[in-house]
Amino acid sequence: MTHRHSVAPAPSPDPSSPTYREAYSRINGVVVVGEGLADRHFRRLARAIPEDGAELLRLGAMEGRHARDFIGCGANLGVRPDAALAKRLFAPLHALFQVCDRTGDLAGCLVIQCLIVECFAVAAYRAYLPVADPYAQPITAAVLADEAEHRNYGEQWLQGRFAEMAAAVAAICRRALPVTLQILQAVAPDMRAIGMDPADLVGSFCELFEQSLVTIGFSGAEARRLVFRSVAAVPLG
Ligand code: PL3
Ligand code: FE2
Ligand code: FE2
Repeated sequence: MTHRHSVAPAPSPDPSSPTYREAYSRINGVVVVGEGLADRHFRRLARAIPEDGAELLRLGAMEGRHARDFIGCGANLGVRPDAALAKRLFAPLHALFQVCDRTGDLAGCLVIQCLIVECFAVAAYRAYLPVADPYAQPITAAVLADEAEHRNYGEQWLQGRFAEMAAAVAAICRRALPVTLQILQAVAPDMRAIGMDPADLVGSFCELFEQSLVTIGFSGAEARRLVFRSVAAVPLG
């Protein structure tokens, strides 16, 4: 076999190597804990927005299934999620959600779950698809479609109330974006070990999140400014 006519592809990571498995355990932990938190957040939202209660409970149930599906992807490789690390990484973002919930800051709750967490999920699962093993690939593709629906719910809700919510949205972006990017920063070396490019993921996260901000009513310039400030503060190393 000759490589004369093509650029040699990056060596594809070996899922049976200890390095891959340890990295996968930490990333799988972030995914499984993130899905579990999303489940809890949607159940909180169902109580806070009773007129959409049934729909929000349905979205929460989808998250519970995502968590189980991704546990299955790890089990298929003989890997268990590192949940302890992931809980520590998500704690600041979850605490912010709880403060918003307790203080009646519904816009804050929706931005954290439906815009930030869901854009994070969409960017991450899109970036994972091309390097996913054959068992995880179709599962990840199915989950991706669900996450788009979750993002859409939050966009619609905020779009309909933009004038009274804009200040609260901007305020929670400044607080929640840096702690979200810190989660990513913490697992950046592990992402590289399983064949993903963390810088790529940050790039598509920013793009998706800016699009969401524009969809709900910000100008492109305002959206870019809100995102840029937070991203510049968290280098990937
Ligand atoms: C929302 O429904 C769930 C939020 C989960 C957030 C996941 C973030 C994942 C960061 C790195 C992921 C790489 C994907 C690997 C998949 C096993
Ligand atoms: Fe999910
Ligand atoms: Fe979701």
